[in-house]
Amino acid sequence: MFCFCKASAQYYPASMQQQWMQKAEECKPMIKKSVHHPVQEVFIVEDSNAFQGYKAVKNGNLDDLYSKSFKEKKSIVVDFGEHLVGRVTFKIKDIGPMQDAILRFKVMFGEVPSDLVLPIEPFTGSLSRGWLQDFICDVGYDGTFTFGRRITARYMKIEVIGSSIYSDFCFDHITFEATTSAGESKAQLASTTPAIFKDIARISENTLKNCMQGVFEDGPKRDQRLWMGDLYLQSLANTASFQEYNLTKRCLYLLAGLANAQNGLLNSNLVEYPEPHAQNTFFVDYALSYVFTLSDYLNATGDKETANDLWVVAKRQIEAILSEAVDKNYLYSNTSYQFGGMLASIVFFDWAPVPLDTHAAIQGCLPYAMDRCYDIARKLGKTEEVKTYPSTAKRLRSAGRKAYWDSHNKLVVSGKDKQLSYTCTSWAIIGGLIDAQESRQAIRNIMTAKHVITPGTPYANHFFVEAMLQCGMDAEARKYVEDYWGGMVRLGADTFWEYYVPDNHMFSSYNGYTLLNSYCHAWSCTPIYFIVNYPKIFQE
Ligand code: RAM
Repeated sequence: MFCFCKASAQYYPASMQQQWMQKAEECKPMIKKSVHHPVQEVFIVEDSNAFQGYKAVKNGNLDDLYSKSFKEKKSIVVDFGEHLVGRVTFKIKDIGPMQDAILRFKVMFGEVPSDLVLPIEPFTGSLSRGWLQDFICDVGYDGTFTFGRRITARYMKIEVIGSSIYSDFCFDHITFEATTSAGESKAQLASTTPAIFKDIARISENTLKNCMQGVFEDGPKRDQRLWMGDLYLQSLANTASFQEYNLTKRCLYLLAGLANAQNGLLNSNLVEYPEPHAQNTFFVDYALSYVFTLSDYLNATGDKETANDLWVVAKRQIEAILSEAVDKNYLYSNTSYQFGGMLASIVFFDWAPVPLDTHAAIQGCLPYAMDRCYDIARKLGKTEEVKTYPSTAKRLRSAGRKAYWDSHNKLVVSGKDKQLSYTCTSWAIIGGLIDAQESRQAIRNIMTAKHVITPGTPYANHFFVEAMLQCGMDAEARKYVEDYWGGMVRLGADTFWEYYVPDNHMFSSYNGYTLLNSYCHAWSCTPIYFIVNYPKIFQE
């Protein structure tokens, strides 16, 4: 129904994209390293109250690891005491009579206790089996082993599965050299901040810190790459904490440098190594979040040079979406069409437990992005280029209100089945499809309505809190953050998770295969942004 018309043979000249890549390269961060060792031995035990039914309990004496026969002990789980990302090495020590063979170990790493006990086989996950951190390690006569890939974990399970009858050994050391590109956090919370919000803030920062490597990664265990939606939330949290603005700048330039040169559209994600390369997919809402990130970056840094460079990319996303997907009635009218030249395109917003209808959400997101884009234009003296935006945004809003606001039941409804969801409610509010009073009614009603699609990810929950704050529901926003992210804290999170569905800990959008979930995930790091920016709500 929609035809993608190329703006020109080459939307961005090659020299321009090369320059952007060069600027990204110049912003490459210094990686900071710190050395860690196990702090205790643990047992993983069943506990129906624990996250996914398992918890780690203290066990044994760690010193034995370095002095007593491991051949006899056979297996151990060690705890590094915190979630880490980096290089792991270990060395064994010959304790006689004579080492005469290669030793073989089975090693597994876990971000959470259940990672070490849930069955891997049969593997039914929808992503690569390679993401799982289980290894066979052969150790030769020099006794050392270095894992060939970066590890993300708090726990390490080691089993000896091959040893010689003539030799015995213990461990000389197990070393985790952790990496991050984050420095010290600049966030300072008032002394009146309740303990739970201090904990939530600390864990948010840990989450962000461990995702901050050569780019803002989504999850250091999986997918180890830059995703545009995650980037926006990371940039908000970074502005509130580490303020490593060059990393945000690097990511913005990388995305621009790897955008589709023919049609100007941004790819939803990119991988940094061995050379930065993008996955040729278009996520409509993620493309709009590029505008939000650029706007946040400009507001935080005042760096007009970068904003001027990238302005053309931000504007292009909005214009392509307006021209390709908005009908004559100003409704975003198709949420599953293909953009030309891209492998796949979707309107994302959440991996919800039930398929989410996103019409109302994108209808709110688009005018909101136009406002943010207009704001950038104002700061750069470019409003002439986007002079139609305010009136178009107004039309989108009134069309959205007409289509998706059920004024009788005071609920946001989406799609032909009038689906009810937290996410469409959030974006109808953020996007200004309904006014503040209606927004408060919509939020109260969605939280008590039946047959509602609740969020699957902290990503979608972030925008629900944002919507509450926007319409003055301060107490409710505070309680929501305390219940939701606080729920993970109470379940022992060191870093916040990719998925947290309070009544279904096993939720995973990877064909229900929970072991693929990431437990330090970019899009869950935003409470630090809320806590720092709304001190009256979260720090008293
Ligand atoms: C998953 C990751 C990532 C997210 C995409 C859409 O693969 O969790 O963070 O941005 O989905």
